[in-house]
Amino acid sequence: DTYAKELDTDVLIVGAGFGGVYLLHRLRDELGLKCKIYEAGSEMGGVWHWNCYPGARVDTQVPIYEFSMEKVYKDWTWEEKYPGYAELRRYFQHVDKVLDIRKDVALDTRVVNAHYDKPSAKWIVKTEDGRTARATYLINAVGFAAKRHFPDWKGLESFKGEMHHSSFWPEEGVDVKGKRVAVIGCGSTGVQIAQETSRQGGTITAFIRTPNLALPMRQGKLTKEEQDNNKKNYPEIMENRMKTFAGFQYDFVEKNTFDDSPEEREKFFEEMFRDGGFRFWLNTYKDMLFDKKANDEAYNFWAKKTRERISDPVKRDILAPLEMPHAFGTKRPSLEQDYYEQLDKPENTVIDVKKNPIREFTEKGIITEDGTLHEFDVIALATGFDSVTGGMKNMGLKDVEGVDLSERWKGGTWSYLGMTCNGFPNMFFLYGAQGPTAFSNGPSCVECQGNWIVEVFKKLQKEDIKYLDCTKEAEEDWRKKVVELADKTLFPNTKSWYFGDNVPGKPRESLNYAGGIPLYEKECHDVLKGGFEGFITA
Ligand code: NA7
Repeated sequence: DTYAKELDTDVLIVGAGFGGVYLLHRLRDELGLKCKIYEAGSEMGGVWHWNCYPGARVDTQVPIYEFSMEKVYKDWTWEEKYPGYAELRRYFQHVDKVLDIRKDVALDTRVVNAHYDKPSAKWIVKTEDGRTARATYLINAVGFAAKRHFPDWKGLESFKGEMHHSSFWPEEGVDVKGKRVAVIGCGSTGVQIAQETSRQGGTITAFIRTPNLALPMRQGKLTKEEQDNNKKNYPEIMENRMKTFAGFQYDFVEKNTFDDSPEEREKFFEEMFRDGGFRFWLNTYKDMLFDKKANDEAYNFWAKKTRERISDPVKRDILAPLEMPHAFGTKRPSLEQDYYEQLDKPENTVIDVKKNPIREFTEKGIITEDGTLHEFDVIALATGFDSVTGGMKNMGLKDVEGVDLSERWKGGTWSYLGMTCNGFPNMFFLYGAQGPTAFSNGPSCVECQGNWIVEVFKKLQKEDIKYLDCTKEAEEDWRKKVVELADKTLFPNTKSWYFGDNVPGKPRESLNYAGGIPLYEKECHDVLKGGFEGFITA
């Protein structure tokens, strides 16, 4: 029984989002291992279970943002190019129906402690409500946004209206029509909340610290017919996404910004803007994220296109300043539909919190540094997450010496291949630190890493290996590689959650592998060719 007080299994997976579901399916149905998932949420779906705030929607087009297995996509039809959370939740139900996942998932089950017991060669995993699982292998698939971030504003608790973090929005929704709504933060989440809340007739005050250099989504409806016709191409589409840097349907083009004349460049940028999505970020000149001058061209084009859409000069200068706030694309751009038009409405307000920071919360609202009390009925905290590392640091994972991972990662993050940690034998993780995670499409990343983990399991079975632990040296080398790859780009010059800057006190470092999926995949598979290079086996 999945909910047993004492559970015995071959593999325990933590998290039932894309990563956990993929690995459960592959390890159970292909390798015949006994697998169980512990999931903290009350449903499967990972971020799509947690995120039901107004406008929550994926920024990657389908069929790129879905599983590659034919039996899953065969009978599934999407309604929109960029599906919203409700549709993504239905997708997970479909996945469950096809792959029969749910019977092996314990929902509402939060892991609070896990340690490797040497005598029994098992992971002993404890849940918040006192259950224990014993597993030969532990796999953390908790995603990169499992731990919410709340800035410690004075008086935060004293607000008497409705206040929710974006990933803890009430299931039944909040009626915002005619209400005064604060939206704090403008990452992907804040942009979506502000846009949708204003559409629903709420009056918005958007608190902006760093403007989001958002790109036009060009949302559209999809018909069953066009999807059915296209399905014969899916195997190729799915294969090709693994050959691109970010696991997408497109990649950087083989030319540099100044290879084109200004006219050609303008035309090229226009095309990408017109087609929408992340093309302007990930299908652009190959030097855009490496060369400051090249990046200036991209920013200036973006600013020109965006400023045209904002009539209010004050809002225009906050949302799309002439002076570049950071190199384009070195913070995650969001996709928007009419975000700028919505914020431009006279009833909506935009506050630049760099100039006028939040001083404190009161019963009625928020007081800014200039002394103004802004009164609200609803406050949306779109303030993000202790991204990438927060989830795994928060589940009581102990190494063989009994030291908690949060302690081990206090001064910085160490892993090997972004999937294993020294001192945590027979433990794997995916879509987390030092993998392609935040620089890639989620389903592509988890399939890339999941495939490698499956290969490892096959090799362990074949070679009758019972114990696998990466070495400290292998971790040092991997960390060096992660830093070096990032240092070649413009990313380190920008403050962002990619580098841990959003959480006060978090060490500043590159949290993601910036070499792209194909190179990453090669590096990981080379390790196996060499016979578990960088690991101690027994
Ligand atoms: P993000 O991208 O981390 O956005 C958080 C936002 O909150 C961002 O605009 C922050 O400004 C802002 N923030 C955070 N702390 C403060 C304080 N103290 N004062 C003012 N503003 C603050 O989280 P999301 O949920 O939007 O997106 C997470 C990822 O999920 C996203 O990238 C996608 O991959 C999906 P800042 O930019 O730090 O100046």
